[in-house]
Amino acid sequence: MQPQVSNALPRTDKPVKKLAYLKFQRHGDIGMLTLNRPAKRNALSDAMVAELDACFGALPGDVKAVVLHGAGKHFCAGLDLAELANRSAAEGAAHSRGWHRVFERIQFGRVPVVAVLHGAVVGGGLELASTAHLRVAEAGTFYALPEGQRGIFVGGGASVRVPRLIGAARMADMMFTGRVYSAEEGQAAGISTYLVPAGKGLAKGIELAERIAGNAPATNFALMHALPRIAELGQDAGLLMESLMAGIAQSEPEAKRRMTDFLEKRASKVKRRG
Ligand code: 1HE
Repeated sequence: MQPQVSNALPRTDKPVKKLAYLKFQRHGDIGMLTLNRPAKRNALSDAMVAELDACFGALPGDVKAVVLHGAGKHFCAGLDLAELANRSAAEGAAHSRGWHRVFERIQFGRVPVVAVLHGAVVGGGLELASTAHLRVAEAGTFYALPEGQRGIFVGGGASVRVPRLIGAARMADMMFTGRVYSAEEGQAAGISTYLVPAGKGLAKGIELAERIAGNAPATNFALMHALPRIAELGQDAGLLMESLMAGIAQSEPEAKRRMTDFLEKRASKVKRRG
């Protein structure tokens, strides 16, 4: 019999009764999820990752979008280095696969996630942020992948998700040299798509989440589940999948209602900014 590989995170689907490292609050249709371990800079322990799993696995049915942010001075300091014990290669791989499973649950879950970033967004913190569907950064945010300097490699999905945001060359630079990106550089490179003054991130995140929550469900589904897959496909298969998704979305009563509202002058026009 093969020996059991320990250190893999157990799967949890039960609603969490009491959260130790996260805080979940409602803001109307929006679920506000706070990484709540500020004394350790929201470093991701196994217990905290298990709570993320449980929270995203049991979101209340009427939550339409989630805002994810961090308590204290930083969004997240990455993997809890105190737990990086003497794992074997197999245990290390199983642990990484556990993070992958939980982070996939966030990326390909039921509702869009807006990450609001401030302070350090480093290592596993950047991996977590890159699972979100939108990133809002406050001035003063900084990004790094210190795994390179700690003698390890990323294990929470960064090598798949971060190159899709900023390109493999920039990610390799961050890891080879310990380069730290500022909020402005992160915005220019594509980590965040909104850059706001310090202290204004949550308000912006909630505003965006509310807008997303007001979309037709089929549109949000297509953006979360079809678009990232289509973007990975060749042109032929991609265009076909786009047509199928377009057909499904158009046939929804909600889409028909929105078209009629526009044609009968009840819907807003697209307005020039400023
Ligand atoms: C931690 C961690 C952590 C802080 N694991 N305990 N991540 C890193 O290599 C980043 C390491 N952390 C830092 O560089 C800094 O802590 C920060 C820039 C994030 C914040 O600095 P600062 O001055 O605000 O806080 P601090 O004084 O450094 O830390 C406060 C406490 O948090 C302190 O503990 P204390 O008991 O002495 O008060 C720190 O030890 C603790 N702390 N960060 C454990 N990460 C799936 S693979 C993913 C791989 C990775 O993520 S590797 C990258 C890990």
